[in-house]
Amino acid sequence: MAFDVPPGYRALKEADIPAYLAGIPTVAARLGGRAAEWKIREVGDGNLNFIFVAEGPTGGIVLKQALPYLRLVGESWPLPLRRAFFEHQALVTQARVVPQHVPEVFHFDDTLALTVMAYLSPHIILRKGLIRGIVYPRLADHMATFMAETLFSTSDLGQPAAAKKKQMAVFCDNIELCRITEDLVFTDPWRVADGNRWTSPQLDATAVAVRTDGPWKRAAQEFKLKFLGEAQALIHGDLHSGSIMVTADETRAIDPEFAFYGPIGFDVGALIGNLYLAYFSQSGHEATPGDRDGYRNWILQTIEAVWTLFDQRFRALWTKAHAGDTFMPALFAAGPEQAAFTSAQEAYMRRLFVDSLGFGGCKMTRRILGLAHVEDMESIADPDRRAACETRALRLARALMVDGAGFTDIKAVNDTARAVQREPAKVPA
Ligand code: SR1
Ligand code: MG
Repeated sequence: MAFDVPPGYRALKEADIPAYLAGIPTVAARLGGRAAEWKIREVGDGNLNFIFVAEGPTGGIVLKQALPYLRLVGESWPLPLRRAFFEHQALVTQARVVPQHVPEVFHFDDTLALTVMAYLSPHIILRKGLIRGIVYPRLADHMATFMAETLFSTSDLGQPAAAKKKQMAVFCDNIELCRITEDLVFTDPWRVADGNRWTSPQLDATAVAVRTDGPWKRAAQEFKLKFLGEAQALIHGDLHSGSIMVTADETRAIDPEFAFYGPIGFDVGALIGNLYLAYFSQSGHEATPGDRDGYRNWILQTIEAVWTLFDQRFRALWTKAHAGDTFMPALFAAGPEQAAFTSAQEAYMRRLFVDSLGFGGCKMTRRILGLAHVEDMESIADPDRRAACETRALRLARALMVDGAGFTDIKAVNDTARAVQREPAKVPA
């Protein structure tokens, strides 16, 4: 089905960009000089949109425009332009609580489905840094803050019910992008589907085994039910390591076009699952075995810190006076009532933990057996080595999805990841 393109929409070419930007005084001032001097280049390597960078004598900007179809596949896969609206709404909402962790937005054009925002330089995409083996000392701290603040403030703990319902009404129309996740993350890896692909022939038998693994398939459907039914908070919706831009000192989450009111664990799990993908891919990037041992450890420390700090900060926000209509700390008197409050928090955070592991496992599986893969694995040229990395990642993914409730804490998950990494990754013949 094709989606409506509003009158006035046109896909901009590089040559159109200077004149367009010159019409936005704040942006023109930021770039400086004359439009004819601005250097424009298209840099998009994502699956969905066009991304242009414009640089002038005094500054740079990014212009992101949605196309009425999926860039990864082409015009045969129509996609609504309205995703640009949801992305803009999400960026504005996130900026209210963590302006330091999102790109600043300068301009939004609903008709052209485009957003003009800060050009993040010298930032790079986190996934690329993880492939190169770069340590980001502040990543866990920053991402824990980003997630705790954005997810808490948009939940029923952090905002009044009426405000949440109004926002939900806006975001619940992001139907088609949610549908991509519903199919690609929770269903397609467990069925024969157009576009599914894997390292072949090395993982042919694995793909069949996954499709016929009842408990694993059941877990995927249970997480899909949560994704469809649990409107806990405004989630980023696609918080993988390709949606995070980093330097040693700064971290910013980009691309929230999949945003909607969904389960909090989907965001936390996306980040953790992608960090585990990076972890298992490291042996494919080593020049000699063991080269990346230190880096592997840093990834696991980062995963532990992400969960631990997220958990602490989310609880801290909950415990201080907050705007939500539920579990106001003042409702609970000292003594036994406090104990009831604390135990409710404990149960809530435990559910979030198990959800995050399960969603993380879904995200790992889809990146190995589904349509859209990750550069961490794809850049491993030798298919035997790649398949060995992917096999280990799938083993952890299954454990996270099927046995997530059995992990006492994040250290126990990391212990399992280390054990899986030590196992010979024999690929079924
Ligand atoms: C069909 S689009 C493939 C993927 O790219 C995005 O980053 C989302 O993760 C989506 O599932
Ligand atoms: Mg994206």
